[in-house]
Amino acid sequence: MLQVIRTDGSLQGKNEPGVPEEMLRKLYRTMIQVRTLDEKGMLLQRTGRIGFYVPSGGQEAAQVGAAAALDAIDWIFPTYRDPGMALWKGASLIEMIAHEFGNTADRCKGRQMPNHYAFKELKYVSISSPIATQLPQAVGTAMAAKMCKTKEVVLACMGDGGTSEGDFHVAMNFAGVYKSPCVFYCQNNQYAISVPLRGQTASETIAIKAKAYGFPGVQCDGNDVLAVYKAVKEAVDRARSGGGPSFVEALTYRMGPHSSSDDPKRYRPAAEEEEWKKKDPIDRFRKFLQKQGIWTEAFEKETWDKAREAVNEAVHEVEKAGPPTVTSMFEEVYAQVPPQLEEQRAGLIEYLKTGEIKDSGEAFPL
Ligand SMILES: Cc1ncc(C[n+]2csc(CCOP(=O)(O)OP(=O)(O)O)c2C)c(N)n1
Repeated sequence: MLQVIRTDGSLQGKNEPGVPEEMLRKLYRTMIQVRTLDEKGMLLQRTGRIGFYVPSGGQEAAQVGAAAALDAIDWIFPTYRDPGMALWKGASLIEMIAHEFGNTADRCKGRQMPNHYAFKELKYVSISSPIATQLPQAVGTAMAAKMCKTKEVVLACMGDGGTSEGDFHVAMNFAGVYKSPCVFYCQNNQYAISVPLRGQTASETIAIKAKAYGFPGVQCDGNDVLAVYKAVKEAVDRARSGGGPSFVEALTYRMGPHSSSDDPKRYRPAAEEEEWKKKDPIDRFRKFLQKQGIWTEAFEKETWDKAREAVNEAVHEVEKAGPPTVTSMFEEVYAQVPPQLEEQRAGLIEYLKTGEIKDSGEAFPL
């Protein structure tokens, strides 16, 4: 397993990828933004202000390190547990939180599941809820990039559970045969909801699966942001220079529940959670920055304060927007609304006049 930073923050061997100081600070700041967004997301759900949330605590390094290895022209086909990739690419916090609320400020107007962000301008593709369906789409995009000679690289994201889907095989096989400029990226957080890794695969590692498809696979320490960066960067450089696909497995741990609807106490031991708390990716990177003489108390305080302030302000802003109207379901789907939908819209408008239900202003029934 590739590791750059040991759990005590010291450097492991000569693997250090030579990341400039300002970028090290940005990596740390973004990881803290993800943790802050996460804490707020769960709180908003628990207090009934949003309907659903998918936390990604423990996987901040795995998300941010991978996104940092991409260029602006590259594509991300993310999963619902990758908000750090959007934040690294420059997504607006207000837009992300608006999406959690699914109100009129949300780009998707509440039509997507929460945590299924989409940022067209950042090439952060709308998230597929059916597990692994994004993988063949990612390979298709990579093939288009290859045919059009654009030099774009595609990051195809999945969890360990995603590797059991047929779409994983289809995508890996096609990319291997046609040398698509695609980096397959698996965050192995060791659970697919309640199914542990050993119930998922008999393979020694997830990364080893790449061998059968004819391209390199590497396992890295997913709680070590520089190891993730290094592994993904090498894969991205290979893809961009015509070397074809690679598979990177980031070994990590989902510190929280699968989603706000899940209780992990029912299927995994508390001692295991405690063990992984000691490997917290943010703590490890802080220790590294301290050892490098980059970290100060003032930087730490400012980073957390700014992150919390930004999230709180964004929530405040987003809550001003009301819920989408019922009739908005007919909008922005067809350029020309088909006659049968026109008829249904007219029928709905008539029905709304009876007052039995309101067209807007109703809180989502939680
Ligand atoms: C095709 C399909 N089957 C089942 C589900 C239900 N489901 C949602 S998330 C999930 C677990 C996925 O686990 P993994 O790929 O390891 O990602 P993680 O949630 O751990 O990040 C499942 C089974 C789904 N969304 N799609």
